[in-house]
Amino acid sequence: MTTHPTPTWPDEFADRYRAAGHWRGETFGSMLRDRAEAHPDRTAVVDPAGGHRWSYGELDARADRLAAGLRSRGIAKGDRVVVQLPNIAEFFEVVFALFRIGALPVFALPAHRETEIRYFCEFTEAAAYVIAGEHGGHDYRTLAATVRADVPTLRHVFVAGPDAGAFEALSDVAAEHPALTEPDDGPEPGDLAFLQLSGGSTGVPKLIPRTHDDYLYSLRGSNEICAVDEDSVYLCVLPAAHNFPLSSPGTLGALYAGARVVMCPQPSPDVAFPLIEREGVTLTGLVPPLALVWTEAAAAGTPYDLDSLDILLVGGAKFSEQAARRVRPALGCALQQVFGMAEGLVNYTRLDDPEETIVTTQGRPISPDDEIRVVDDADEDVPDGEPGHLLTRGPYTIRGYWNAPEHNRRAFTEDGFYRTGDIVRRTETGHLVVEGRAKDQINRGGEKIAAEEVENHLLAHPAVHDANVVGEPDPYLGERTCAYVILRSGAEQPRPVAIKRFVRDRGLAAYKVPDRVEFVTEFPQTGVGKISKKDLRATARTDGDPAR
Ligand code: J2J
Repeated sequence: MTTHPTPTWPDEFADRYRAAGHWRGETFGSMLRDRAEAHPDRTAVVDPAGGHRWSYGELDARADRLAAGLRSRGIAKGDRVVVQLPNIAEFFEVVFALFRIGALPVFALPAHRETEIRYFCEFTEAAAYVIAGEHGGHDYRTLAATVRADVPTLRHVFVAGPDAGAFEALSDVAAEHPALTEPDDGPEPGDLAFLQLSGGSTGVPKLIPRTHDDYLYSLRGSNEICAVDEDSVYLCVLPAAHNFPLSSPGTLGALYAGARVVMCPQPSPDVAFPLIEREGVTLTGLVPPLALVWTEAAAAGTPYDLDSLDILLVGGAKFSEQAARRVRPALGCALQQVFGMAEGLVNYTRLDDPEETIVTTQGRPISPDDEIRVVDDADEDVPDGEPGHLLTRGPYTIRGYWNAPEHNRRAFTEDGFYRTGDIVRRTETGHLVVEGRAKDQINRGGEKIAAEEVENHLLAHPAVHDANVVGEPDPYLGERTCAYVILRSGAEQPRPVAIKRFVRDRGLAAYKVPDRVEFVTEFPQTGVGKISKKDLRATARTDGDPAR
C-alpha cells in the first residue's frame, strides 16, 4: 500500500484553535487517568448483559493491563486495530488500551460482515481484529477465521468474553502482565486517536482520521450544550462505535464529564425502559425510527418510571416536526435534535431554544469557530433561508479522509471546507434545517448506504446487466432502498428475493440489502444522457409495502 500523509489543519488554524482554548493538549489516555485519580470509586461503565459495573479506577487499571498485554503481542503506536464489539463494557477497555498505546481503533459496526471487515483489515493493513465471540446470533469467530486467512498483516484476533475458540481471549492478554503505567512513547494530543467510518457515497467506505485534541474538543462542547456533568447517566442504545452515541455527547462525552455510562444491549423499550428506571438514566440518543417506537411505547403507558430522563437526543436522519412535537408530552423529557457527521461538524438545538426551533430545525454548530457555508452548484453562497449545499470547516472537522488523496480532491474545497453532501437551509438564528441530500446515499433510518457499493454487488449477479439503487419514502425508516435492475438479454428473470439473497450472501451488512427489487427495461435519462436517479426516485413507490 502507498500511504499518503493524513491531511491536517494548516498551522495558522491549529494555532488559532489552541489559542481559543479548543485544543487543550489532552489525550484520551491522560483524560481517563485524570478522572480515575480524581474519583476512582465512582461508577464509569455499567454493562447489564455482562454483569459488569466498573469504577473509573477499575476501567483505568484494566486499560493499563490490556495495553501492556497488547504491547507484548507487538501492537504498537500507529498500528490499526479493527474493533467490532457490541454494547459491552469491554468496548471501553479495548479502546482506552489502544488509545494509551497510540494504536488506532478502526470502528466497525456489529452489523458489518465479511466484505466490509475484509476491506477494513486490508485497506488499513490492520495488525489485529477484536470481536465478541458470538453476539446477536452471529458467530464472529467464523468471520474472523476467514478474514485472517486472507489478510496477511492481520497477526491477531482477540475475543472479548468467554469462548475465544481458536483465538486469544482478551482476558488472557490482559492477565499475565503488570500494568502499563506511563508509556514512554504514547500518543501526542495532535496525533490520530482512531479511524471512524464514513456513511459514504462511494464504492467503499472512507476512513475518517480523528485526533485526540479535536475529538476531545467536540466532547467538551457537546457536554456543555447538553448539560452533561458528573451526575449524568448516559444510556448507550445505538451501536457504541457509531459516532453519534460515541461523541454526541455519547459515552466518551459522559466519561469525559466523570459521569456514568450504561450499555443498553438492545434498543427496544422493553429492555431500555427498565434500565432507565434502575440506573436513573438522564440522557440518551436515538435515531428517528427508535424515537418513534419509544414515544409510542411511553404514550401507550409503561410500568417503568422514566422520571430521571431529562434529555432525548434525536439525530442521524431527519426527525419529522410531527414526531418531534410528541417527544416531550410522551416521554416527559426535553428533546434536542442533533445533526452531526463522523467527519466532524455537529449541530444541536439548544436546551433554551424556543420550542418551535427545537421541533423545526436540526440545530446549530457546537463551536463559534465552526465555519458554515451554504452554496449553490457553482460554490457561490446563497442567502439565508434558501437551500444549498452545506460546506464546513472547523476545529473538529477533518481536512481529508485517511489515505484517499483522489477522493479528497472532490470531497473538500481547495481551502479546506468539507463538502457534506447535505442540502440545508440556514435560518436567521443560524440554525440549520436539513432539506435533502446531494450525495448518492440512502439514509435508512440513520443507517447510511452508499448506492454505488450496493450497485457493484448487484452487477456481480450473472443475470444482471445494470443496476441503480435509490431511496424511496418509508413511513417508519424515513427511507428504504429500492434496486432497479436491468437483466441481461436472454436471462431468465430471478425472483426479487433471490437477488436480495445474492447480495446478502456476498457478505454484506444486512441493512445494505435492498428492501425492494424492481426489474425494468431501461433507466430514465437526463438531458445529457446520464441516468437520472432523480427520476428513478420519482417513480419509487410510496405506499409502504416493501415486500416485493
Ligand atoms: C438529517 N440528516 C442527518 C439529522 C445526521 C451525531 C448525530 C448524527 C451523526 C451521524 C453523528 C441528521 N437530520 N438530524 O455522527 O455525531 C445525516 C446527514 C449527515 C450524515 C452523517 C453525530 N443527522 N444526518 O449520523 O456520519 O446526511 O453521522 O451528513 O453516520 O447523516 O452520518 P454519520
